[in-house]
Formats: sequence, structure tokens, C-alpha cells
Amino acid sequence: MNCELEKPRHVVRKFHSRPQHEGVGAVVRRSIGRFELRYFDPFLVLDEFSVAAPAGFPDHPHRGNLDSISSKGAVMHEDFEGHKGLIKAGDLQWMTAGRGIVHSEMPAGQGLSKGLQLWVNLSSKNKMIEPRYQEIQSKDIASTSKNGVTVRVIAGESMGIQSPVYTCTPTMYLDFTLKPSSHLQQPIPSSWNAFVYILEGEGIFGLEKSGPVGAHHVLLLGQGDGLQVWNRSSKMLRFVLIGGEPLDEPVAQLGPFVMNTDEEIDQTVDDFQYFVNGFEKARHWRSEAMLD
Ligand code: FJE
Ligand code: FE
Repeated sequence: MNCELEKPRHVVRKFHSRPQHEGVGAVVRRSIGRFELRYFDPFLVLDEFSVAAPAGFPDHPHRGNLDSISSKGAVMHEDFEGHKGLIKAGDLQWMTAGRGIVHSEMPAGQGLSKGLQLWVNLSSKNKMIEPRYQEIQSKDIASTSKNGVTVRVIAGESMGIQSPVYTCTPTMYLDFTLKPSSHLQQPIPSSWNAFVYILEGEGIFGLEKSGPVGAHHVLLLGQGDGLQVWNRSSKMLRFVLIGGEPLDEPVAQLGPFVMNTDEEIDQTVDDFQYFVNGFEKARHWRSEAMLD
């Protein structure tokens, strides 16, 4: 690659994500957001999900965070604003919950729906914005390949290409595939927190002398201006590199409600219960998934 890093980041913590139950009958591997790793500013949750009907994530609310789904196998999404759509294999949905959303996320079609769900925190000034969606079909996700390295740019930029997704909290989300014997150097803004989640194969991350790490591991990166990765195995290596500007604000969280103070959480619970301040439409709405 054409860029030389001055201070490559090293891996400072490593966790293996085991399957756990979430939603209704669904199984996820949670990396960020698990007990030992409650919060990695600005990231609240990263789940690798693998779900088949009738299991899924029926009607539930969000406030104060945004979440993205990138899927491998279809997920049907619908919300109380009447927004509805199928997230197909390779597609991306970036939802900014803001002041409030109630939605359902259910697998569609035969077999397993797999993918990643990331929850990014919003700064105090953005927590109560109007909810919005950005949906991008697989064919429209910016992608490029060079010297055995392929990147799909979900958010941010890499290898000279840029994602059209706008993120309120500055975020980089890159989906890399490295052929055997390939090497990657990816710049990351020095003030950002960043981590890797490995989906397939095994790779050497950070220090060339370190041992290879395999699928379902999350690697938190230390300080520096970028990341180096080597694929010395005989198989494809696939991982995501996710980074974000830390908010450096207090976090008060009750499940899908993420605010700054306990008072704001109490207010949110009231708002949801009494259908006010953004939750008006929750009074009469049920997803089709719930009506079946
Ligand atoms: C949620 C429990 C949940 N990971 N991965 C509590 F499971 C969820 C939730 C999800 C989810 C949805 C998809 Cl499609 C994929 C997920 C958790 O919906 F929001 C709360 N509050
Ligand atoms: Fe949700």
C-alpha cells in the first residue's frame, strides 16, 4: 500500500465471543457490550447474529443510540413510522434512533440469517434528533481491491473510496477480505478508539511477530495512527475494522435506551410508557411479525 504508518497500533486486549441468547430464541456472539467490555467509547454493542425464523427481534424500542445492520441472509425490518423493508444479503441499514423508534428485526426466508449489528452512541446534542434511516444495497456499497486486499466501505473511507453513509458520531466501519499472503496498512485517526472483529479465517494483527487470531475474536487496538494486518494462512481472512471518535460523556443505559444520566433514563421509561416525546405512535402500532 502507498501509505506508511508512523506509529502502528498494537492489540491491547483480546476476547473470544461465545454464543449467547438475545431477543426471542435468537443467538448472538456479543463482543462489545458483554459483561467484561460494557462500553468502548463510542461503541455500545457489536453482535454477530445467526438467526432462523421463528426466532428474531420482535417489537422493541430504542432511544439515544444508532444501530447498523449488515446482513448475510435477509432480515425484515419494520417500524412504527411505517418504514418497512427487506435487508438482503450484503445490504446495509444504518438507523439513527434519536429520540425514539419502535421496530422489529426478523429473519426472512429459509435458513439462517447472519450478520453484524453495531450500536454506536450519540453525543448528548444528538440524542433527541428525529429518527432516520440510510439503506444501501449490496451493489451500491463502495468496494475496491488491490494486491489481494478487498474492502467494502460501510462507513468512512479506505483505499481511496468513500461511503455515502452519514454518521452523526464520526465512525469508520470497514469490511476487509485478505487473500493468503496479502498485507494491509490502514490509517486510523489517532484520537479515535478502534477495534477488529474477525469473521472468517485467521490473521496477524498489529505486530508482525504476534500469533495468528481466528474467527469470533474481538481485538481492541491501542494508540497509533493505523493498523497492519498479515494473512500468512492458506485461507481467506475476513474481518471488520471499526473505529470512532470517543464522545467522552457519561453513559446511562437501560437496554436499548442510552442517555447521559439516570434522570434521562427515568424520563425515557416514562415517555415510552405514556407514548409521548417521540413514542406517540407506539400506542397503536404492532409489527406484522407480531400480528401473524
Ligand atoms: C435489543 C435485546 C436484543 N442484537 N442483532 C435487547 F436482542 C435487542 C436486539 C438485537 C439485535 C437485532 C438484530 Cl437484527 C441483530 C441484535 C440485539 O434487537 F434491541 C434489545 N434491547
Ligand atoms: Fe433494534
